[in-house]
Amino acid sequence: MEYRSADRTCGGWMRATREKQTITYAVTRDAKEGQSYERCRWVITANEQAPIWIRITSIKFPISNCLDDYVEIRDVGIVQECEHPGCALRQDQRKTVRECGVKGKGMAPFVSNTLAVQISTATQIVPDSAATLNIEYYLIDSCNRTVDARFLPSSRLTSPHFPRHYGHNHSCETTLQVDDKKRILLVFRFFDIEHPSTEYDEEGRLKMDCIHDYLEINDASKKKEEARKHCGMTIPHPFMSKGSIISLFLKSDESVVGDGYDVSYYTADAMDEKTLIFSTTSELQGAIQQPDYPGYTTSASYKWFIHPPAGHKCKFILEELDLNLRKGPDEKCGENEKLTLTLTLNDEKAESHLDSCNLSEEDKLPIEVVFSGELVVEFKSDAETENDGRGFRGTWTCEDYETDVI
Ligand SMILES: [Ca+2]
Ligand SMILES: [Ca+2]
Repeated sequence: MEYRSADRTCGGWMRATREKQTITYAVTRDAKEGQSYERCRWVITANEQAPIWIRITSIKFPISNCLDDYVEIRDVGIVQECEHPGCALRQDQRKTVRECGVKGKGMAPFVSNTLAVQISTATQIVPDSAATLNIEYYLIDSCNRTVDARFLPSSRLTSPHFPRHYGHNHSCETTLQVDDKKRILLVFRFFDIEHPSTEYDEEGRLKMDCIHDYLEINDASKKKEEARKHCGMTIPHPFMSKGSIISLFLKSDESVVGDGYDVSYYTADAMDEKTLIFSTTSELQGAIQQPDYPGYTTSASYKWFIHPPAGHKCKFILEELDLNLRKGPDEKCGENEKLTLTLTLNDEKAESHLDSCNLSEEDKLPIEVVFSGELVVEFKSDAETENDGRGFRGTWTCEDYETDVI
């Protein structure tokens, strides 16, 4: 990382890159003959999908009063424009901080929640006292990152630059951590990593190895050798952590790339592995599937909540439903193995029970459910195993009402 210094400025329009850049501001009475007050405004935008890291390295404003003399850093980007997992989900998550007086190094950095930030200053110009301000900024690495899921318990992770290609020669590690007593479920919505190499072994069996590019999922509480590498275009099965820290490691070589991955993550208490209530997600797209797919344990109960931001219309698509299977034409259906979709419609709860036994001709898959309030997806299995199937899979996408109208 190199430093590039800028001349003293009072405002401007800048683009943040991976290279660290600085803003230097200074004003003295001599420089501003006859002027007693100065206001400046800088706007920094990201040149790619990644939040902006900003730190005030020093501030020396003559009046220690954050009302009249201050520097303010504020998120001004449009929330929907940022696809990076570090960005805000709602308008009210845009951040603002204000500093004033005299402070040196050690101030906490500001990491933006959108792709644009505005820095404003207001300072009095007093005799014999120079107002100075130094700021450094750069784009955070979208490749290696730690997501503290305590603050965003259920959300979404994507490969760098998704939905565009990930790059060549990447070694990207995304670490996800939750509270000790919680567990993380990963459900892939999309997967496209360079296909595996195929060869036949001595006994003529086809071997497929992810030797070019791969995604490796590591559970910090398990041995590294247990980690599995995924590649190709087959969507990996869901992954349920044993511990509270997992990492997704994406490795790519020097040629051929795919579109990457899009994975939903959900956090749940790990009191009882058969009963999991996942934290609400507000993502505009995602996937839901039971943790042990294909298959499930007896007497399990799993619950997910999708709560889109206000002003969005969403569509949930049930792509697979394979449970509570009838053993013969005269066999009675079980009552305790089912998928329930509950949606809030004009403050009234509408409920729909679904299982393989009760699907009518019109109910053929995929089944679509449109919602704008909250959708609750609940899966329950019974104590029998003879009626077990593969389970279920659903995905959802949301659109802005406004976009829809225009
Ligand atoms: Ca490759
Ligand atoms: Ca069963």
